[in-house]
Amino acid sequence: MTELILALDVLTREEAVYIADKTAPYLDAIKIGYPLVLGAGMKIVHEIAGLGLPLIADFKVADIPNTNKLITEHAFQAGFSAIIAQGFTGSDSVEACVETAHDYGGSCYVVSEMSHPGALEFLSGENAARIAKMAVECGADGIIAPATRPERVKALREIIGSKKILSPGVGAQGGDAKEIAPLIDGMIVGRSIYNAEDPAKAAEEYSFIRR
Ligand code: O7E
Repeated sequence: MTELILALDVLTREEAVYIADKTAPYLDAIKIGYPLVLGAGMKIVHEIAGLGLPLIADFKVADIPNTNKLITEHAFQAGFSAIIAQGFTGSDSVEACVETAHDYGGSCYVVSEMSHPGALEFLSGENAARIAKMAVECGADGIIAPATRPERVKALREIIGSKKILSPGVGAQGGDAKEIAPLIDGMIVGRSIYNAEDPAKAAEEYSFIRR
């Protein structure tokens, strides 16, 4: 079974509440990041949390350890149950997020390789493999790996074993849900659900990955 995670990258409280409410029956978690928090304020987190789904904070935390700790504390106090950190900042910064997340009883995922074409310039190949290995050594709960490159997901799986892989890039970015779902633990989908005429139907169409 692969979890379906909605990337709720809409810009207003009204859109966010409407889409989250309609799609919730087909989701395992909701990912909230800068587009929505900057648009609607952190109070939106508390409101969406009312649906009862786990909320993942996608702030791709990428700073010195102390700042990472402060950001992570803020996220968990706001109602998130997981946080995403960048891995390229190094093990001390990643450890700050992992330890703080675990102190709050939550999870931390580390971006190893990104899904867009520009990721191939710095955030892929050997660097991504090193980040994945470091994420395991730091006690992270899993990594983020690209649904746009299934062969890379397979390679990163060899490194991280049974830790979780959450994978964005299906739909709007060209990744194939059927191909990627068996390789990962959670599929992150944004535009092809929230921009659909009927977001609930679009989310339901991805339900096959959850069986
Ligand atoms: O392309 P979409 O609309 O389906 O949205 C994908 C979401 O995943 C969006 O929020 C984007 O910021 C995020 N994402 C990627 O697309 N690629 C990555 O490599 C990493 C992420 C991401 O979410 O990282 C943390 C999970």
